[in-house]
Amino acid sequence: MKRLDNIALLFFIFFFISIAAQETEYAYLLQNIDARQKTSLNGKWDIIVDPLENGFYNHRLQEYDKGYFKNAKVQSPSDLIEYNFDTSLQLNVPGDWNTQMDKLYYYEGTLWYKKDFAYTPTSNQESFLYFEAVNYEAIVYLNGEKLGKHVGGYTPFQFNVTDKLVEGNNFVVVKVDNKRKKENVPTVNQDWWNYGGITRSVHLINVPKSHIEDYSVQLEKETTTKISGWVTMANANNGDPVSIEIPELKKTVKATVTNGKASFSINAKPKLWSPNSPKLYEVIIETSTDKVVNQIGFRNISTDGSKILVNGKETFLKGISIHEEAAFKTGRVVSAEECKVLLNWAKELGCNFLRLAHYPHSEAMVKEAEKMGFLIWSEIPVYWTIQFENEDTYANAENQLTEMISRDKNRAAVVLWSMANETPESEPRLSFIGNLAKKARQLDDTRLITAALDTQGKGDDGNLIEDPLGEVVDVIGINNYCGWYYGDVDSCSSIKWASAYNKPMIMSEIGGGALYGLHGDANERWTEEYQDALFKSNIEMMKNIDFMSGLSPWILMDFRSSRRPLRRIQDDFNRKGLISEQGMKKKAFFTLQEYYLEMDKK
Ligand code: GCB
Repeated sequence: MKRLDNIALLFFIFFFISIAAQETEYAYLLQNIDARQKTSLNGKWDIIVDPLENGFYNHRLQEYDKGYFKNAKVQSPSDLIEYNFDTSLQLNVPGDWNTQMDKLYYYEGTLWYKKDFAYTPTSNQESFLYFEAVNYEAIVYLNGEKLGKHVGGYTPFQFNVTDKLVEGNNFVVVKVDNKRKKENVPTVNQDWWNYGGITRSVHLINVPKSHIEDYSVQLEKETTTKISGWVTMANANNGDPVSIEIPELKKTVKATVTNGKASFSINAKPKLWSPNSPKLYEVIIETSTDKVVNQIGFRNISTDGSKILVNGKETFLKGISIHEEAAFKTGRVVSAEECKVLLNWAKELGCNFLRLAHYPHSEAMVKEAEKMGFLIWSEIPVYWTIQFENEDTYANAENQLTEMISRDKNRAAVVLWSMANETPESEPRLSFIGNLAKKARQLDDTRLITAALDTQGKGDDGNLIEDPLGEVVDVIGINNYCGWYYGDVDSCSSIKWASAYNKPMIMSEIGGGALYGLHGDANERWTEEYQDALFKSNIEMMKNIDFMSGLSPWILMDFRSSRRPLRRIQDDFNRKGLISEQGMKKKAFFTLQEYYLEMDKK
């Protein structure tokens, strides 16, 4: 009897897993959508705020087929329909809802978006509905029919809608839900604003029926003279030719498709991409039916003991951490121009490196940063104490990792994939992050794996890095708040560090809060003087760490966080920025700038 119970239970589990798998679509992503013919679905979308999820569940709390996604219209005066997108309020896409409407400032829940668009079918074409990011869970419907669901707020996803579009008017409805849940990635507590909505652009992309889906074009690991990669094709035949051309290098190779994939390698001596010379080459991938053009850089990243080598040359990463929040207006960044404001400040600071915290930033941010020569640390929101023992949580994290790598694998600027931030030591956490690292290496063996740790022991020499996760990563990130969360500011300069690992270490966070314009003694919290003294003392400490190979202090600009309520000081902002959200530079900005300038002179 007991055995039968177990079998029944297994069946049930299997059943639920297959339902969950059907529900969430994790398709491949079209590579480099900038090169594609597309119609923008940005602009005003009609919205309905739905805290009780009335548009999804009936009064018995069952998912029902008359939800708001039907976009129903009154046909005769006696009809009862209790919603109407056409007379509803509107929000801009891309954009978070919190900063667009006062009453949505703290809102966490379901909000429905609807957009009408016209479509003219073309023969031999396929069409994709492509979302650059929606925070957090998106259920997407086209013309009243469900396309699928996506979970995770910072990575792109797409649906093939070729057979679902109609000639003339179409409508897309998205149920967006940003309720925080324990099992999510990130989990319920995070030190940044949980901006909800269709936060990045939406496109309708048209490609030939037989089209290039995805490709990888990079220098092979540990070489600077061999570019290799692959191209995957949809609806292609075995034997179809694919050409990969780099005109400036006078190189063209022909490959052939086998089971949807063509692999190639090219012997070439490209001028290497580096922070001082962020050279990009035009790469043209062409088949008999399709053609895409991309700007791709070639560089090598490796480690040697505690050193980080870019193109074989020891490089110290002079960095800063950034949240993807726009200056002046605040709220989510929505354009390349807004990205450039942040990036220009990082340049002015003297950086050659950015930690894009704590989630994958937009493709625009990564591409703009690449053009400016920044090395990039890109991370997924495995943040603090997520559910390391929950398999669904793992699947979610792995999917976000896969989408991040899928989108940015051709970006020479990205040198570090970060698996996690400040996770507490435990066996389940070690295997969770260990599995993520394994997955990342399978997907991309050319880049380095890192994670930001905050657990240290006390060794004879001072702080001892011995977190077992150090074994898993190639580069160790350390978040350390001497002078803020522990220790007097003056004590920081004399702290010694040691590491159980012969690996590079990046001080991935140091910092303290200051309100721009607030002045006082160096021991008075929240003053610019306090923050400045803290930076000076921490810089002295870091000068003594011989295995340190970079830093990315916390943080470029003040950013919104619901953990920061202190009135007249924080007002919902984490004040550890070197620049205020209104673009005003605090004293510590110039201290860090001087440190980076001095380094350049050596
Ligand atoms: C940290 C976190 C970061 C926070 C920061 C802070 O260690 O990694 O997300 O914002 O500290 O300001 O406390």
